[in-house]
Amino acid sequence: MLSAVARRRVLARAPVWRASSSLLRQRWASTTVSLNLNSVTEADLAHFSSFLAPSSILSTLSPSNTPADELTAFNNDWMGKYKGKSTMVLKPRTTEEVSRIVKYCNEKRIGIVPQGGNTGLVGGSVPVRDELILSLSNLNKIRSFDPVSGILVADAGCILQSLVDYLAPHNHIMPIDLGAKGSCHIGGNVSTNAGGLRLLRYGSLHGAVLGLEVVMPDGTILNQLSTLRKDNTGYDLKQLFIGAEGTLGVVTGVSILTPVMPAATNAVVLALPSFDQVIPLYKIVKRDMGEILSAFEYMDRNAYTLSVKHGQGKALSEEETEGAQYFVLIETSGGNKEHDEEKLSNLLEKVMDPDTGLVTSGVLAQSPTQFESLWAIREGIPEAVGKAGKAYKYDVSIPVSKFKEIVDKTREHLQSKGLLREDAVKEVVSYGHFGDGNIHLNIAAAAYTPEITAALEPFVFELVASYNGSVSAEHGIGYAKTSALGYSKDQTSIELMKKIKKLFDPNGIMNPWKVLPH
Ligand code: FAD
Ligand code: 2HG
Ligand code: ZN
Repeated sequence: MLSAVARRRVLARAPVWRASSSLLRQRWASTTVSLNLNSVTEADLAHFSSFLAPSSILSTLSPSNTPADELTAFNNDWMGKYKGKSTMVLKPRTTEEVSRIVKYCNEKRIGIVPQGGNTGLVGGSVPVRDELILSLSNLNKIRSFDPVSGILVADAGCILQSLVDYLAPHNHIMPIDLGAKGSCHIGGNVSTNAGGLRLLRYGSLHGAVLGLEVVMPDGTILNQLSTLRKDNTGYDLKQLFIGAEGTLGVVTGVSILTPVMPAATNAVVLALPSFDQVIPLYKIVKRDMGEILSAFEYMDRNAYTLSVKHGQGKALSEEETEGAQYFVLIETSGGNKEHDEEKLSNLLEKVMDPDTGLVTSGVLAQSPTQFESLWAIREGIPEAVGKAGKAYKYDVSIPVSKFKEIVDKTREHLQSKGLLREDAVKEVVSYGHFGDGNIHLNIAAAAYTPEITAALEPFVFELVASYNGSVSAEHGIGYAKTSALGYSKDQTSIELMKKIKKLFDPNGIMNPWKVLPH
């Protein structure tokens, strides 16, 4: 039963989508609406060549004549769903070079797509048409690290894993961790306000990021690279760029607070007979693990099976998974090995007691290799889904009590449309950051088709709105979800966002057609 408010919200928003075929056409038309942006020309290439090293320019235009396939990886997103047609990728080496590029593009009305590791999952990191791609990959130096405060200042193009590796000998860790850490950039993480696997413990980037250096759309360098924990002098401008997905400026430097490396970490995967046990288990874990809990990740049986089938981590034994419908991965990170292990073993004893019926079995990592292997099962799900088919991804925040319902309803809906078959929808799986109320509903299909899209959207968005949830918990809006923004933000908020965009980027050059409905 919907609450009155939720029902009003669904009714107010439904007309945007209801007359599906004609409105979908309208939506498509609106996404390609002209923004009076210009394509990059050979004259522009000549200008960029006057101050950038030849190795910083990839262009199919003359005289560079880079083979088109060398631009493919920049034009296509990680899922193979969104494809741009850019003729130019620039890889500046300094903030000043970024500034000169952006200033020039603003004068010439050339659209820019800032690109980090290109691991984004909402089509935000690739061009819609032929916008210039501004890759931050050559801006990859660590600027400073203070081992006393734990404050790290780094170029935006530093790969997350490289920062983890840099900090390890200093006994610190990054406050963010995600499966894409080997490719994603810290600037991309900030620009998407990525959540990840340990948000439960270390909080969001809105808290951890202390300062940013940003090249504004007119080329001005905004230096907000503070290394202060506390600074209440006026509006906190940096917050606007965290999660702006490159629509307000180019992040070139990040100052971030890093936690001390925990002395002891443990991971355990628990198998649960049904969804009914997940919430009671979470309550006990939260209470009993207290300050040492660093992750409570969740996957349904289908997600687990798909992951191990595609070689992500080592499968648990048949005995360990028998009768299990859900799995949770619990991680602890604390300062005292014995104390943490004792806490965890008391917990396991309690939840595995046959009288409680909470958990059918569990696997506790006994070595660093096993620790990695358990995590690989969970972290490997997105890749496994990609191997199973073309992925439709819904990254939503909803009450945890609805985690099963949303999957069941989506599956039933697809079934009622006759789409649950090998040549249409092959898999419906769910997993995610249970402790953050963030579930990932992934649908692997034989192909991306208008029929499957129309079956899923707005269906899933309406369900999320009926739960008063968010249609984007952590991946952002990008290009994929602009029309869905209204399911989670009211018109007043969207209008204010549009005004902010206009103020920062009056010519609309920064990541056009992304985030805001147009
Ligand atoms: P890109 O994909 O290159 O860009 C993402 C967006 O940010 C684009 O809109 C782009 O224009 C903008 N952008 C990038 N760099 C800059 C910059 N310097 N200045 C301004 N704008 C910029 N996300 C999560 O939140 N949690 C997860 O657990 C998680 N796990 C993932 C696991 C896998 C296997 C994969 C493939 C993705 C995962 N993601 C996750 C999504 C993705 O990795 C994150 O959104 C990540 O933060 C993107 O970083 P990136 O450097 O790849 O950015
Ligand atoms: C994760 O938690 C990522 O693994 C990716 O956020 C989720 O691919 C997805 O839908
Ligand atoms: Zn996630």
